[in-house]
Amino acid sequence: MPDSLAGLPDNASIVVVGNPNTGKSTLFNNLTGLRQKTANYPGVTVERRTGVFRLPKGEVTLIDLPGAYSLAAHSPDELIATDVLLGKIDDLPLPHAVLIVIDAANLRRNLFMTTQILEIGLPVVIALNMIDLAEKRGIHIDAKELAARLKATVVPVVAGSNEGSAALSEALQKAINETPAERPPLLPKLRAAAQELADDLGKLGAKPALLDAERAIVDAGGTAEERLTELAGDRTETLLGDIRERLNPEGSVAALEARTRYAWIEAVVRDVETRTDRKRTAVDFIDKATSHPLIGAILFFVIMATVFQAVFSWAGPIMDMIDDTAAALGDLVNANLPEGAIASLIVDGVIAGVGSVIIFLPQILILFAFIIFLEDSGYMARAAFLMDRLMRACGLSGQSFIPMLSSFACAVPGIMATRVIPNPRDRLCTMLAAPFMTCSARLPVYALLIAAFVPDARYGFLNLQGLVLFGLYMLGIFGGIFTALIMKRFAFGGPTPTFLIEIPPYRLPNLKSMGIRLLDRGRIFLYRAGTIIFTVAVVVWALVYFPRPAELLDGFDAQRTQAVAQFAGTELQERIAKIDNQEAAALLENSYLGRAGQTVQPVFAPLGWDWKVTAGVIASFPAREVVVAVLGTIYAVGNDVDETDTRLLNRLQNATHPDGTPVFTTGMAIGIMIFFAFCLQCMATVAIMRRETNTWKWPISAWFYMTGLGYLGALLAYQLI
Ligand SMILES: Nc1nc2c(ncn2[C@@H]2O[C@H](COP(=O)(O)OP(=O)(O)OP(=O)(O)O)[C@@H](O)[C@H]2O)c(=O)[nH]1
Ligand SMILES: [Mg+2]
Repeated sequence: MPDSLAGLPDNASIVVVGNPNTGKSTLFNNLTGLRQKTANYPGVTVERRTGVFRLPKGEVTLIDLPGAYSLAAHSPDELIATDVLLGKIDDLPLPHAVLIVIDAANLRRNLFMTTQILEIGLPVVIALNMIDLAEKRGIHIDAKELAARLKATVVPVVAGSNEGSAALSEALQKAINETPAERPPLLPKLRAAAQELADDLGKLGAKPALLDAERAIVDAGGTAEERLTELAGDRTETLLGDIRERLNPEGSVAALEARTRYAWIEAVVRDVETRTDRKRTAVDFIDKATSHPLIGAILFFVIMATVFQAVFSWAGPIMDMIDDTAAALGDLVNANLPEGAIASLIVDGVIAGVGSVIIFLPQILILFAFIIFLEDSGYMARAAFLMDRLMRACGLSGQSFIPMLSSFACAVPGIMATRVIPNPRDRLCTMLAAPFMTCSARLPVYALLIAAFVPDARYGFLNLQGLVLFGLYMLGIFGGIFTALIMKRFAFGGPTPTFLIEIPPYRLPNLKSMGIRLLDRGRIFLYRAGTIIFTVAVVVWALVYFPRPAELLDGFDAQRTQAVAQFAGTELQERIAKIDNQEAAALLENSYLGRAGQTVQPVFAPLGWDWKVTAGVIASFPAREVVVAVLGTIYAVGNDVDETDTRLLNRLQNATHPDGTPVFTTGMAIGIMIFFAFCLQCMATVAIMRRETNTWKWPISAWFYMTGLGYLGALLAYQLI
């Protein structure tokens, strides 16, 4: 039986590698049916992900990796790709095959790392991706000729569709079972020097792998060199110094490598690529306009303002529907269960608490549909470019933009995305700035307060509510930038990194990928509502429902008996309703949460908060949206019985202090929004900051700093407005 028809080794694994933004995750998703995040800018994937991929003769583990430009890794995310390929990750054996994804429209640059990987000697299959886009731009690649030159199988594919996937899986099956082709290194002198270095160090009892020695020679000050020094001690430096001097006396070995590889690549590209001139298209015009410093900035504001308009204008009807369903559900429970603790738990705790959060799902989906579209089309990378100058003025580079952008969904992946930043100090600065970006958990809080306290006024196509929401997003951005600025100024100076962000071409977003990501956002939101928010709502319900002292209840019962004896008809009904109200209010004041809230309330009194808001904010330290659920439950339990409007926002509008003045004045409501814009009410962010910085120092400082800033902002708003 020929080798290629044999089965698969046990636990076979294939890694997907390539330059950033070449469609690796899109291909991975297509082959495994999983849902890795994809978007049109470099540095989306920062951690490895595994999935199962069916080859003709069995299953393999497919591993999606962060993109890298070269095996000379400089940032933590790039390092993963190199480490996996060199077998340096403990729980991951050397892969059985490597799937290199290259962008057909960017052949030259993509081939650089490809030639490096080919020299490792592992079985390789190359997916020539984005052929649809390349053809549209008049770029044609002769895949056969390319395969012959690289001595590897090249399969043209379109990652988002099934084009090429069958051929790909066959090629991979074959590659695993066959011995890879012999490929002489492009830099034979380097290879020989690496061999010599490995032998020399071997004599010292610390023989490194050949490729490790090679990378150490090329990348001065890099991780491979560090590893070698650790292994073999000081002697390494002298040996390395001698070899580098010998290989390229005029400059660095890295420069020599680049020169040699690009010379070879240039010759290959000349033979395999044909470019036909194409007409300038509308996309070129859009590209020019959106990248222009002034017009681009104006467009940025117009686009963002439109997005926030849509969040308020389009979501209304669906939100009403959810609200009506919740109210009907509550009525159903009340009609079928005897009055008492169980009915109250379901109606006031679960339906009112969790329901008041779920109602914001339509707004979240609308916002993210826009954000995902802008990311996938390539617009966001241009926004990054526009922001670059602003960021640079603050001592951050454009690199920080991508983590910040991720933080608009959630700071957790945002903080993880800081791994694209090579300099540890810049990385830390960005990590501290990221939680200021408005995450999706803040949206329900903002949306509730805006709907309740910002008039629905229109100025042309602009609506005031949308503008306020946009303003809050900008406030978050400025909070983050301000933080980075003072960190740079006072904590760690150092030069501003010079970094050029790679601007991806505009691409028509893949509807399937977009849909998957949007569903994912919805799923995450509902999952939180069903877990953490549900739990907190039930606990908070118990704390506002109990205790129910008999003497208090008896007192109101006596009043009711008296009323029945004295009055009749509508007069009686009114009296009873009033007594019921007073009873609910008295029980609420006397509840565990009521008492605790009143104890802590003096701390927040300068911000204009009553004990209910105070209790809600304190309960929301694990997760921000909880405040909405808590207020929902508090107002449902302590609600006036004759209140027909069940919407939480109406209840907030009518809330009063004991002296009858309204609780939610404009200044106070703005203050709460500012508080939520700045405060670090998120356990998950604190935990991920601890994990990524490896110390408690930064998450704890960030918590105090952000909470302090939030308090100060709310205080100023309440006192000044
Ligand atoms: N037109 C077209 N677009 C594609 C193709 N493959 C991927 N894309 C788009 O290219 C963008 C980048 O795709 P990703 O899968 O996130 O790229 P990646 O290589 O995983 O990127 P990093 O994780 O940042 O290294 C997305 O917007 C995809 O929708 C393709 O074959 N044709
Ligand atoms: Mg990816």
